Amino acid sequence: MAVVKLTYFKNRGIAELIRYIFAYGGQEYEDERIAQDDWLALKPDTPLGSMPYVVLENGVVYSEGTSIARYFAEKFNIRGRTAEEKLHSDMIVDLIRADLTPMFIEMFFEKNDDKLKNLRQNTQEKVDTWFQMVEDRHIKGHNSVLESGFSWADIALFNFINDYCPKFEVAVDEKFEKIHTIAAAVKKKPTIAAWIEKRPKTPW
Ligand SMILES: N[C@@H](CCC(=O)N[C@@H](CS)C(=O)NCC(=O)O)C(=O)O
Repeated sequence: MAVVKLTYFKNRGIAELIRYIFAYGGQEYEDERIAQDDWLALKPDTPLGSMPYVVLENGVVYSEGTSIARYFAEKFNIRGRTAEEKLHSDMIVDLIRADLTPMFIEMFFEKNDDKLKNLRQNTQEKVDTWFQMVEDRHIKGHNSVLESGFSWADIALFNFINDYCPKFEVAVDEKFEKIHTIAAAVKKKPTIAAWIEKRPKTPW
């Protein structure tokens, strides 16, 4: 069987959640990084005309970053113990991936300074509001979103704080102590720390 292959641009972007999960699960994979100039030639042959996409060991190709991350989180038993816990971890991941990430992508492409400033302010307000709710209502474990312990929701929070926010000058207020404690614990996990140390150094 062939090795798993993950394909994305030459940055962390929306593929890094998958790479963190691979690091945690010890997944062997080829980390294929495509230059912007080479993408258009490749695009028509990809499942949905977008990256990231993954080729599994059996050669079948899948797109949608969050779906790929969810599949491997399930495989490595970090989606939650019960159906309700899976719903809970998905809720946090989707808040970041479905609700917040598009705002960061919009900022990425915005060239007008005033519009960018407005986008940043709107994003900051959403982060402040939603993270207050997560902090107050949705952290059920000791240093983890889920009562049963570590999950991909913890990685998604860490990914958001560590990789998205600094690049776009959005802050996650220090008053969200539980969220920051979870992110710090993820960063210290030996497999994740080793990946951060060895991964290609990219602006985001
Ligand atoms: N919902 C998709 C969005 C994928 C997406 O828009 N990817 C961007 C890179 S972040 C892309 O492929 N852009 C190039 C293009 O659309 O041609 C996912 O989460 O995978």
